[in-house]
Amino acid sequence: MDVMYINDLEVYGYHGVSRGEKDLGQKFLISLKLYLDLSKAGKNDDLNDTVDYSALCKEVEEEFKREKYNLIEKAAEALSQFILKKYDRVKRVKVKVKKPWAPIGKSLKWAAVEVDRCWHRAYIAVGSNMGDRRKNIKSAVDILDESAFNKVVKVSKLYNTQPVGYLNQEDFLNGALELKTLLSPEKLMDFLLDVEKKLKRERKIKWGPRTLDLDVILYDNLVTENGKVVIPHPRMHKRLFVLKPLCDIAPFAVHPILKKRIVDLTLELEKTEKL
Ligand code: PH2
Ligand code: MG
Ligand code: MG
Repeated sequence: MDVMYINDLEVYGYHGVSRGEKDLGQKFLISLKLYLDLSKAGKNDDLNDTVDYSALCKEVEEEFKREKYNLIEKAAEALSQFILKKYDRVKRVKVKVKKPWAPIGKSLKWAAVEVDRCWHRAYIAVGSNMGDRRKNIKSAVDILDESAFNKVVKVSKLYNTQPVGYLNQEDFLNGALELKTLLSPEKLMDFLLDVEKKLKRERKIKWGPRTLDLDVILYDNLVTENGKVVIPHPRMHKRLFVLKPLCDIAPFAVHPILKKRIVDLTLELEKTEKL
């Protein structure tokens, strides 16, 4: 992947554990390594096909001065989130924050941290069978898209489906989302549970009625099972209400254990089941 560098951008900021650092401020040096495809700009010679590093530096400076954090770790993390969310072309970023005047009572060239962050791709199954089902799902999509850590890339059609598992309940509306996320699978799960709570989900009956259900189906090519999350979702390949909408937005994604494409899993299940 191509890269763009910003080296030692000088910004006066107010991050630091001690009172003096927050009140008086000090000089920081910010270095960025942006991973993005530069081939189009290389061909067209057009600023619209790349990241304008002049605008980027201005925005990075503004963002860096907006808050007073204790730690340069937090300042670097916040900048990485800001850049990835704001600059769609940037797939991965390394952010290094140096303090050349770190007040430690000794002489040093600088103290610094560097974080390396990238977007992950997750597929989320959504379902609702209580209240205004369409509105619940729309609200969930909006909350996800507006958060600093996620961006909704695609939304499938929504399907009316008969309940599976616990039958004595209303029909569901089911769909699937493609998400770009900066969160780990565990943090993403916590985030989704929070969104469910915001939309008044109550957990009473296993597989019972709910205003909103959000499940992580796939996360990059990850296979994991750590007590908190199981990825890929263990029942995804047996449930048409998951596969059918997923097939709309990711027919050629490959199930990382079964090594089959979503479209093939869907066709296989459609032989024996219907929505
Ligand atoms: N979710 C369940 C159990 N049963 N049935 C349908 N049709 N749609 C669902 O989303 C669904 C279900 C548990 O999450
Ligand atoms: Mg579920
Ligand atoms: Mg769930």
